[in-house]
Amino acid sequence: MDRTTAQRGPSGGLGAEHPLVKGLTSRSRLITAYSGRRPDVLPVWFMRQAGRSLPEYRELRISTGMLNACLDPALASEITMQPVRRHGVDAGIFFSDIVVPLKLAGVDVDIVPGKGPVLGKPVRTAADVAALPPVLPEALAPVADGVRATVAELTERGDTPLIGFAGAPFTLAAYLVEGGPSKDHIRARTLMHADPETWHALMAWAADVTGTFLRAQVLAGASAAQLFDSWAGALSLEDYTRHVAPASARALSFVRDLSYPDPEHAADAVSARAVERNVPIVHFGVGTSELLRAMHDIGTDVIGVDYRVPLDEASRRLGNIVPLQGNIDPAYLDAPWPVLEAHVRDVVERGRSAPSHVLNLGHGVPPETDPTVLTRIVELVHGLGE
Ligand code: 1CP
Repeated sequence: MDRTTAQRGPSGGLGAEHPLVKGLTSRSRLITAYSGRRPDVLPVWFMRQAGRSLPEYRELRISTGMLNACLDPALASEITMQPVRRHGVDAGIFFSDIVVPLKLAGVDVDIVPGKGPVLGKPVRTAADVAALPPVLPEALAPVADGVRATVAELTERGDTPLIGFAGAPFTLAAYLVEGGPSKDHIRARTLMHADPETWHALMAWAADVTGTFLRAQVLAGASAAQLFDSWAGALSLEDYTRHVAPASARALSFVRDLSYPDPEHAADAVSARAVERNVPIVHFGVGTSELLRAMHDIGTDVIGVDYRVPLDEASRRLGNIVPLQGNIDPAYLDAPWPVLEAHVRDVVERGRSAPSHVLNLGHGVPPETDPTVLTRIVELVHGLGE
């Protein structure tokens, strides 16, 4: 049996205590909207809502390195909760990083302050790829423990779901091959064409590592999963479809089988079986206006849209049938409130073209953002109704 098959559970897959199975989060605004229905109030959360924009985060992190913070279940859980408490957002997103599963697999990677993920030794040859260690689900215990602690607190407070996330294989490969952050990811894109066999082996490894990470979060209680292919916008549609999309689909196969009883369709008398819904999967990339349909086609439920394409146009490109998430331009967060408010209202209006909409930013919260602005956006949006 290959590694992928061995790590999958039986169909259905979620334990009886999972908040979606227990009905604790399945009727929440977020899960309703991710399922393609419009809740009474528009849900809102912010990518990178946990982190440097919050003084309470900076205080907690003073003496702890980024990766150590991610691997300390109590600390990761507390940091995840900070923006939920402060802003009243409709979702928590687990505090971690896309390179955490690489670290847990034994790859020499660190997160350097002010820079981002940096590899001890870049992965560039067939031998480098062959030497990459597998990640065992047991190695993800600190992540699963952190998710469980967070979900316990969230469900005690109400129905706010936790979103689990992972980096898509291409975005991970961009760091692995380059050895750190880069502008155009040219070494990674060169490997794709110069040595497709090595490229595909690397993508398959990245898919399994990141898929295992995502699955661990959902099994431990996350109610939705977001795949970040942040740097896919560096690719042509042709390269994305041929050299990247199959690996992203492979990563998602680790969570695709997980489902829960649909609260809108209770068990019917004839079959005595409830209709099952899959755990919703969101797919997001930066500068991916030309890839939206291909990113949906790998089997995602919701498309996260960056700030470069208006939501009504994004919806049109997707046939007006796909729930959308996005896309306040982070550049407005520091603008005078009336300017920002008009922008938020415009995003909400354009989001009406989609079957349902979760308001978010078009990319992460910039570290210098005044957090009171984020709270004000949440209050505005919740006051609008749907
Ligand atoms: O010391 C610090 O505070 C480090 C800054 C930081 C933080 C807070 C990094 C380094 N990662 C994180 C957390 C993180 N990373 C989250 C937390 C949950 C939340 O949103 O609240 C998430 C979802 C990520 C995911 C992530 N990491 C992505 C995908 C999302 C995106 O922004 O596009 C990417 C590309 C990374 C890599 C990364 N990690 C850190 C940095 C600075 C970067 C980007 C580096 C680059 O520009 O290439």
